[in-house]
Amino acid sequence: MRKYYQEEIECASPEQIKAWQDERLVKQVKNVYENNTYYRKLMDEAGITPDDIQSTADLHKLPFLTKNDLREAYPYGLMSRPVKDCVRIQSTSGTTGRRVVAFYTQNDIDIWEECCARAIVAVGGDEDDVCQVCYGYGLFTGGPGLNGGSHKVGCLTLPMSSGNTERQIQFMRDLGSTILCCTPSYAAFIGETLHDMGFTPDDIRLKAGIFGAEPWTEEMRRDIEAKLGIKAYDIYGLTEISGPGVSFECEEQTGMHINEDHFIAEIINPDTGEVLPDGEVGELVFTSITKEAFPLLRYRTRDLCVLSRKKCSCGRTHVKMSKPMGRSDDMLIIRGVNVFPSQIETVLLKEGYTPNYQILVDRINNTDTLDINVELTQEQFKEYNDNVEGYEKKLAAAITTMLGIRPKVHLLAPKSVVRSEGKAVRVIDKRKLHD
Ligand code: DLL
Repeated sequence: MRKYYQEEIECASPEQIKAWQDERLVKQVKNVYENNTYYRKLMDEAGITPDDIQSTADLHKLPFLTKNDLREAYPYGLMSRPVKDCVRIQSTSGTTGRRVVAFYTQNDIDIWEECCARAIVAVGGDEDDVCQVCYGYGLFTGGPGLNGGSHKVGCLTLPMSSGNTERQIQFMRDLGSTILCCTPSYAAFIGETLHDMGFTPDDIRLKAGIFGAEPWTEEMRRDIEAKLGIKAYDIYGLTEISGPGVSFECEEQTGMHINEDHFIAEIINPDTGEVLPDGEVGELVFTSITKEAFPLLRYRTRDLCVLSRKKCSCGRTHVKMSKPMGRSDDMLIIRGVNVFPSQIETVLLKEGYTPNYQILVDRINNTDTLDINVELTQEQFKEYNDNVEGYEKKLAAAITTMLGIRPKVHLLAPKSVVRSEGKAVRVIDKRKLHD
């Protein structure tokens, strides 16, 4: 079995990785300064010229870019190549404000697909595999990215896109799919549908899943692994930086290797912008050093995580990022307490509930309210029937211990929480409607 897609790069020495980054950063900063009026203006305002950037040690001198800059520069303002050199756009699923549009040259697409190919090989994929891609296709990067990676590895690729879940399972069985790519919430739904159709994991040939595009917990990983009889791996990325494959998990399943030959990662304090040492939680910032059409320097992702340079047993040497614990702008502040939806998910799954839940936040009489709808399985529904209130109280108490504030828990009948085929909508914050 193939262990790496590009061993000489993925297992390069730290000195070699640093040398690549130094050289590529210097070149990229010059390129952006010369070809991108928007970022040149930011550098001029900060009093920085390309000569000030001699290596990665100077990275902190460069100004940050935020999603707001992308909106301001929409659509063409942050390109560093003319449109005639570009062959593709992709875009975010953003529902508010202007969409983010990212541009790619053919070389950008090749590199992006190579990054996804590294992720597929890292979960044990090779040309004997049948790779079923159920991320959305189209403007969303999930489908096209993993599809391209799967081709590069030489897997038989099933470009399913999301939805029509019974048909997904039929193809999975008929063609003997061995690798599944989709969001973790959709993977859980596929597992549930498999069960509802009367099948067990023994009736399918899946061995691994590559799941990302939304936060998910370790408890959710175990739930999906059991439902589908597979190993579930995380993959991370964002449209602005290319799409899936900015980082990916290996057999250790303890964080995602960032493709450092293409992206320099920093962790900063989100309030002050100060760069934090490895091991501290903060906001992830990326600089794309090989992108041609749409290279972003010091792009603030809003994703909160930790970097680790601990030696990995898989042999890869690129830095690892922890699972993002959520986006700093997804963090809920309820009655003054910081709440991440992932904390609630952890408690639910530990207490034996399904990952079918929704968090409702509102403000009534100037007080924040937190309601959590949790769906029961058929078995729980029968068993809990004469004491639902007691179970609601018990679960509310467990969540209170985790969060420090008391929610109102509602245990609901099976199939009453809407399922997700892409990124799950876990939180409905009605306070925003009042503002
Ligand atoms: O979600 C790219 C992607 C597709 C990644 C398929 C993995 C698999 P966007 O739609 O631009 O791109 O959303 C990017 O999604 O900033 C994170 O907040 C979140 N995100 C992506 N991957 C993960 C993950 C794609 N593994 C935003 N864990 C990012 C947690 C993730 N959050």
